[in-house]
Amino acid sequence: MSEQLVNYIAEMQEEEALALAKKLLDGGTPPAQILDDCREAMTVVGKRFEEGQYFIPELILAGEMLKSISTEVKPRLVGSHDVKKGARVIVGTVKGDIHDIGKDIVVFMLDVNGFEVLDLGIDVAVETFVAKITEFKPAVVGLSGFLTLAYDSMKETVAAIQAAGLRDSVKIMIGGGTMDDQVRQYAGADAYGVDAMAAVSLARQWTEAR
Ligand code: B12
Repeated sequence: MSEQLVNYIAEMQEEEALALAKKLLDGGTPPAQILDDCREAMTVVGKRFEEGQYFIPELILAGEMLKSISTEVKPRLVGSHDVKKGARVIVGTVKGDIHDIGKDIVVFMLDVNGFEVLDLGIDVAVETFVAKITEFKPAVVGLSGFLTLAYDSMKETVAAIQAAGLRDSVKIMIGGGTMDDQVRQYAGADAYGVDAMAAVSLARQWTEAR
């Protein structure tokens, strides 16, 4: 772990953080390691927000820093894979929730690992999930959420997929900041994934078994 990168992000030193991330990548630090450092920094930022030390502008700046760093990291991840498009996956951040940094990483990792991914974006209405599943016919659906209110949105989304008669045609995984296996149970999803690699493993496991 690069403690300095974690500190730069946590201390809102945007230029320094981006410059160091580039330097580390150029120096051969694995791209996945940089993403781990970003996650560590976001945990610090989240804590400071909870403690009233940081406010929304800091969350926004942290989000922007992470996006810039991800933009640097992504092409280097691509270089290490040579894959054919495989099974289809739909991913979206559920209704009422606009966090997309984690989701974007999941979409990206699925993509570079050979899945054909349809990214529905943020604050995705239950009806949109149902309509897009009908149209795109994915084998796997990924629901992302960071807020407590997303628990209910996830449950409603799974229920709507069921009501539309599509539940047996898809495996549903959930993930994101405050999600865990209890939320998975509550929502009626098939699995919870802790990070983007877990999303890839789950999708692989489900589609290879078909
Ligand atoms: C950045 C940020 C923001 C940014 C988001 C920018 C963006 N474009 O996404 C902005 C400023 C917009 C924001 C807004 C808000 N935020 Co905010 N935010 C954060 C913060 C600091 C980081 C989140 C993040 O991006 N982490 C980085 C990612 C990469 O980390 P990650 O979770 O490890 O990602 C992995 C996994 O989640 C997983 N994953 C993600 N999706 C999926 C899906 C599947 C299927 C799978 C398998 C895996 C998976 O894979 C990812 C990659 O490995 C968190 C604090 C925290 N520590 O999480 C608060 C946090 C999530 N926010 C919070 C809050 C309260 C809000 C606001 C309500 C604030 C307000 N009062 O307005 C609003 C909500 C707006 C809304 N309607 O959604 C709270 C949520 C509390 C709760 N329990 O509900 C948190 C936890 C902060 C806190 N400690 O209080 N926020």
